[in-house]
Amino acid sequence: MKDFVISEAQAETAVLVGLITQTQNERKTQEYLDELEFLAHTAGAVTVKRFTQRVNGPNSVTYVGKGKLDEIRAYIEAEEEAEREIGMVIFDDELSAKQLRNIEKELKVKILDRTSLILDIFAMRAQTANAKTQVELAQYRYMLPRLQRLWTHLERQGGGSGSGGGKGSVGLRGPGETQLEMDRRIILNRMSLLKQRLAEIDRQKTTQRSNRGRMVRVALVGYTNVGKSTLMNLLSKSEVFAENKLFATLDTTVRKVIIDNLPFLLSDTVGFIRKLPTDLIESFKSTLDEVREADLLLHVVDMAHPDFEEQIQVVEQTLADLGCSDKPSMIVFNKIDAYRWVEKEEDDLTPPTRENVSLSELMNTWMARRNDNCIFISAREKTNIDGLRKVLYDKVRELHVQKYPYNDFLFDKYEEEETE
Ligand SMILES: Nc1nc2c(ncn2[C@@H]2O[C@H](COP(=O)(O)OP(=O)(O)OP(=O)(O)O)[C@@H](O)[C@H]2O)c(=O)[nH]1
Ligand SMILES: [Mg+2]
Repeated sequence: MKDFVISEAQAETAVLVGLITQTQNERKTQEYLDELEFLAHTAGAVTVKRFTQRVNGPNSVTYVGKGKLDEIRAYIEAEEEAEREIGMVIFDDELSAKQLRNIEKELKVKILDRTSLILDIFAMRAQTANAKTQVELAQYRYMLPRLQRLWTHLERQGGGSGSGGGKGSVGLRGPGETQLEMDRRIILNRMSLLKQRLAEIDRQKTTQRSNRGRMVRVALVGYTNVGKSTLMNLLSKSEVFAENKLFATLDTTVRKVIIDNLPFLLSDTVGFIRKLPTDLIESFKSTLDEVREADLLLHVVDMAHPDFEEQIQVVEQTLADLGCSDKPSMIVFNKIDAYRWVEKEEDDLTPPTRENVSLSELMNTWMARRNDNCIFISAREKTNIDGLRKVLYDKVRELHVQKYPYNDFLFDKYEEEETE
């Protein structure tokens, strides 16, 4: 069963496929494919080619149209002739069982979609028992409705082993169905075991959390790769893993942070991404409980990313899905050191585009939009970190007084210690 999950040697080559539709123009599609390429890179694959097609919506049988699929196949064959093997084709949207099966039949290479690619990265990143269990459950959730594909795969391998009963498919149908049922049962059993395990971990975590004492809890949330862990390290003097790849963080880390003499708990959480199936989010329930139970959310944004505004929307939508819309929160615009803009010539009368907005103009716009409830920093260059500490102090103090009115929370002297 395990080899159904894709994780092969490094430096495989990948071809990306995306659609241009009425709701997703060409620029958007290219941005999504940029992100998909970054995901592929994170998983260890090199992108060699992109295909896009202008359509009304995905084709229910093959995602792209027949002509485009032929074009992709021709490309793969030509590359193979030239001894450049194509390792996989990755589709930007989640494929149905039927689409997967048909595309695989046509292209005869490994087919992934955005979801299975993300799952693959998650599997690679998972460190703790909790994360591993969550990922495995998510993988089975993805696999279960696509089991038939596994069957097709077996059928092809078996190549008419169905005891000479004319056309292979007829003779194979019996054992095939049995196999399918068996696989399904094994998977369902495994899933219920994993769910039990998660429930157990959940109970332990809840106890752990209730033992954490009376401290305000702050959670860093945001799109993947925006600098949450870097900021965590800066504020808590811890050494959480941070790198320029997607989903560097999968496990939640909680640290005690003290600003002046005010202690609180800060947690670093898994990043969000667009087109993340809700099923997958569901598997991360216990990880995301940290977000659900936080008193304050620090929404970290990568201001230097061309799509940061859409990323904000994705994060806000995900928070809403988690039932966290009403929580006190603040936007922390990070990476201001990397923000780039093009100054317009004075005689250039074309309307200014987003690329022409200076950092200070952008800051003013967002300050106005958020009623000053945002701050601009660079975690890498350590710009305005003291400003952030001060704002955090005020907010946490206010929340603390509300939550624990009789708790004398100010410590004269504080011994630093870590909590897990
Ligand atoms: N230029 C610049 N880069 C930064 C800044 N803060 C973080 N980075 C870089 O951004 C990349 C991602 O940082 P992380 O802290 O791992 O981001 P994250 O949000 O924790 O990412 P995930 O855990 O993958 O969701 C790293 O290469 C950081 O060095 C900043 O202020 N400016
Ligand atoms: Mg991180």
